[in-house]
Amino acid sequence: MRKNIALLLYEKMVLIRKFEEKLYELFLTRPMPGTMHQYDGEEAVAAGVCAHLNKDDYVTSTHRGHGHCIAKGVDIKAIMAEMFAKKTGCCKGMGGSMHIADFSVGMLGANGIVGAGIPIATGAGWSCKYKDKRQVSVVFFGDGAANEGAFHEGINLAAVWHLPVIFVCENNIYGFSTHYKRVMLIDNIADRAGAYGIPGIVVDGMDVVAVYEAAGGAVERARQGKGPVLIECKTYRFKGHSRFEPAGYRSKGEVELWKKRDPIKLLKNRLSKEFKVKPAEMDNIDKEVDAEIENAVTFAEQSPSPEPFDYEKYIFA
Ligand SMILES: Cc1ncc(C[n+]2csc(CCOP(=O)(O)OP(=O)(O)O)c2C)c(N)n1
Ligand SMILES: [Mg+2]
Repeated sequence: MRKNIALLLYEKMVLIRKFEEKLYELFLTRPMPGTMHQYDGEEAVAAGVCAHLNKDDYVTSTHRGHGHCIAKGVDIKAIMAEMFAKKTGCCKGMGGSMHIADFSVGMLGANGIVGAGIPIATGAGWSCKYKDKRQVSVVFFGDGAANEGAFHEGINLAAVWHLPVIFVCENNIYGFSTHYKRVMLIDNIADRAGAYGIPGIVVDGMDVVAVYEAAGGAVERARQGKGPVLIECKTYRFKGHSRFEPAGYRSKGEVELWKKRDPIKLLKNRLSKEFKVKPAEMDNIDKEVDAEIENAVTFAEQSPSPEPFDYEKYIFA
């Protein structure tokens, strides 16, 4: 990995982490509509995968989607305004956290329906193949979603039609409060790839370099018309399932153990040891990110709310 790529990955992960920390603070200090599902701990997955994508590649996301949207290049001002339900939001303030989308950068949408992004990404993959412009389609989904019918249908169809789709399973061990081993008898979700005749890769989802390398191979393979790959990223969410959820089903020890492998900390160590990046250089990135987020909050606060009858324009036809 080159130093400039490692620094870009660092910046992206810090932006995702700090953006959600700011949102959390906003939820506590002012009336905010809706809720959110934090991606805290899983940043390496979105950052490592999306670093290989062009603007015209497609991504579909989940209910835990802020990281995917930021990594794919949705303007954080438009995401923040969407969280505030403002007219300048990427969905004109009518979608909120679980429906963030911006087709202009290939973000086809977060999704409140578990597994629902999978057939959408498969369809987008079909359009990539049809247009024959070396585009790819990526779907992020959870371990819970891997037990939905939509997963099996989508991945099988992508396999038999050799579609350029990269299936990225974020195995954060829990689907809400359910440990994945209670609902599947295999250790690795990637093993399911064999059932569809496609490659399956297990990767350390806390190590952004490992994710970046695995995704690079899969994306290039897809661009060459060689079909889909299933990548399982072993990861962990540091927070509860959603903002209010205390996650009492996990032991403190388990959380602490995973926090020792915080993806941002791991990359920071690597940046200083391998690439001799000075702490001040990393602090500068952090400060720039803080300023960008403050700017997004100001933009959202100062933006107008939708008109009462805007729903007639954008929601009902
Ligand atoms: C089809 C469907 N079933 C159930 C739910 C309720 N639900 C929302 S998130 C969630 C857990 C999903 O777990 P996973 O796919 O592992 O994603 P994670 O939350 O861990 O990122 C459930 C069951 C839903 N939104 N949609
Ligand atoms: Mg999960």
